[in-house]
Amino acid sequence: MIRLRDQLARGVIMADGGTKCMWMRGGTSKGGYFLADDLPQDIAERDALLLRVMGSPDSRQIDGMGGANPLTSKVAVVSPSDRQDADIDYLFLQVFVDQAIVTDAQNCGNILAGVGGFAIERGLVAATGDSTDVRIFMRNTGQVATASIHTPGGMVSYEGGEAIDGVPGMSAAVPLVFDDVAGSMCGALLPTGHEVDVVEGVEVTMIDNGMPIVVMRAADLGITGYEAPAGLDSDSGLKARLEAIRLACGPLMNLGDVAEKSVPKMTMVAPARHGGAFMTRSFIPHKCHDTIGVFAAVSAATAALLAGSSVAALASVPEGPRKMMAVEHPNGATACVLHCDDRGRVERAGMVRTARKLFDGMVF
Ligand code: NQM
Repeated sequence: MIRLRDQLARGVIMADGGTKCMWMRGGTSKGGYFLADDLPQDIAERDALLLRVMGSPDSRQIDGMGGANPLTSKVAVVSPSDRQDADIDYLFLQVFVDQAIVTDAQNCGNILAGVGGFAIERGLVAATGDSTDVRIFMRNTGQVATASIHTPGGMVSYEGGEAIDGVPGMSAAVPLVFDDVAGSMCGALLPTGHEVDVVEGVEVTMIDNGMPIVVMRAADLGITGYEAPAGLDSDSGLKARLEAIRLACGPLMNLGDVAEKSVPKMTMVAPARHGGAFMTRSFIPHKCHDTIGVFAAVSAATAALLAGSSVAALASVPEGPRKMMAVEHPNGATACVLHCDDRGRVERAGMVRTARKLFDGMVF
């Protein structure tokens, strides 16, 4: 996390020359995709540039590309990988909307969905027939994902017949596979060693299977879990309570002081309404998500498999080692597949996303 209010206020840092950038929708998020070499190597300079590109800090982001929502104020930084198990490296950066903060303290599986296509388009990875598997080292968490990119005739195509809830229309499917993403930022699937703890008087499951999240029953927070996000966003009492729980959970999850971090996410759960596994309302962490994040959904679904967790008793969990779980959210559901080993531990997860190139050029 870098604080640059002073430099910005003094106008020291400008992006006059323009920076090469592709704007993409990745899953249900949107942001700027950059080659690492096209950005300043100095982190303070890089972050000042990204704040300016997005138009932050400003709740409207009127002077930048950001969409006045954390889900549309995101950045992927991509470079070739020198690892044996990866083709490219991906660093995710969250640019706060109304604070001068750029943080690498979380990953993002939605923006990840655009990274493979971007890397092929920029020549970092060669297409291999009609579908190209791109192995992506996720620098935020030190883990690897594989994305399968639609490359008919050796060219990236975003067109296809796949629809995901939360995005109108259809695009090419981007299947994502994650091998063993437990403890991505907390060092363990259950950082406290418990399936459930009581924090600020509320039963919570602190879990990290790709994303640190705190799972709570919506009813315990005085809501149903079926409210519209806008209504929850205007509930200052609920938000204050969630933030008190979040600040207390941060150190317990080995995340330290999370006051200026975008993790953990706060996921409230209720029984499913549409035949899925369970319903969610997820704060990321100060605004209610219109859907739910990719790794957040995997983490919440994983919590539902733990008998003692805050969600298990209200979740519907399929039998067998390969579990297809539809995690319901305000705009439908995010389906993930969890593969369990013979001890019931999730060893692999998969999800289908889509992505689309929106713009390629110079950003100022
Ligand atoms: O959990 C939003 C998103 C995300 C993160 C957020 C995500 C994930 O929907 O993997 O995708 O939690 O800030 O883009």
